[in-house]
Amino acid sequence: MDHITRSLAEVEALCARILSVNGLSIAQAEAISRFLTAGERDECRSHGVYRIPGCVKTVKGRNFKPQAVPHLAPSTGPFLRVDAKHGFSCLAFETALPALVERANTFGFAALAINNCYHFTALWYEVEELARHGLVSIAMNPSLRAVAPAGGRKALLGTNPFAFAWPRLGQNPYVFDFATSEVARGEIELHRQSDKPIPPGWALDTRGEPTTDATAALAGAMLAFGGHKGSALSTMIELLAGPMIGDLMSYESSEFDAGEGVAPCHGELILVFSPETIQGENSKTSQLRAEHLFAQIAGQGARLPSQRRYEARARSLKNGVKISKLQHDLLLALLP
Ligand code: NDP
Ligand code: PYC
Repeated sequence: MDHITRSLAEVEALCARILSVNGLSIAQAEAISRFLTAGERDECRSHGVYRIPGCVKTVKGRNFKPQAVPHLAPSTGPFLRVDAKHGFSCLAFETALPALVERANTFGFAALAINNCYHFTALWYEVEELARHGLVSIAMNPSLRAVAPAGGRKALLGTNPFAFAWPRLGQNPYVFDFATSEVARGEIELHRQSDKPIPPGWALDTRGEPTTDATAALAGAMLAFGGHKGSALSTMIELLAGPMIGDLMSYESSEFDAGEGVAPCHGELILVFSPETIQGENSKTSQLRAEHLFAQIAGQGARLPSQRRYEARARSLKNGVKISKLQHDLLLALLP
């Protein structure tokens, strides 16, 4: 048997237990477990339970604060700032969420900067959550020095994810969320773990030559998606979710890590719009026009981003999730 089936509740409880017995506060452990279980549920394995060993390593890291309690700075305006206090980003996001929703509804627009957070989770979880409150949002963050700028051959930029969500009438929100590299680094790590080659076009080795070897790719430089376009988008994310919010860019985050190899520490920026506040009585018409666009996309036989995820979710809610025996053994090894 190379897979083990577990209910979502079992996965979430196991993750929280592993993290808390390894020293993380219960609140931090539970928040992370919600994010990672959702990743497993939606078959987003590059940001599912495979991340737990890296989390445990991070919890024991030099600069990490396992008991950190995020602090939401007092503010009466549309800009909010939550200091994760060198804990993980998940609890900081959850701490700021009610105020972010309230500000977006009040002003029509709100922004949240999360500072000083160790960050390793997928962004769709956050923008989808905002869409469930009727809000449109964009989220982004730098990560670690991993990607060559277009035209270069050495890692400098992060894999810098970019996510967007649009709430829909009576349906799951429209959500996309992608790394600005050809693929998330986690995907290459999973290839390395199961000893599989990566497709051509994902990465260069340390000499700057194309490689299909996952280990060589991780040591070398990943490639930006879409050449100069992905590279520019990634640079924008470095700037907006770095210097603009007073936090680290990817290469600076790697310097902060200083070879320890724990989750990257930096910031995140989330921009939120309330269609109802901005459009007032016209918001219903706007929603219908958006639906017309989605219908035309689907009408061509194209699938919407997140459709695969929502289908996986429906399966997992019914049948539980399959975790590879390899992953499961790695998890159990983290328990006393
Ligand atoms: P993928 O390439 O797997 O997917 C990117 C997006 O495109 C998803 O929304 C996906 O929807 C959609 N999509 C894929 N194929 C199609 C298609 N044929 N038609 C329409 N839409 C499609 O993602 P990445 O490998 O780039 O990133 C994976 C995750 O890694 C992201 O969730 C990201 O947040 C995370 N990440 C996190 C980082 C961090 O610093 N915390 C750094 C980098 C990445 P669907 O899911 O339904 O397939
Ligand atoms: O998969 O690229 C990635 C990644 C980096 C940080 C967290 N995930």
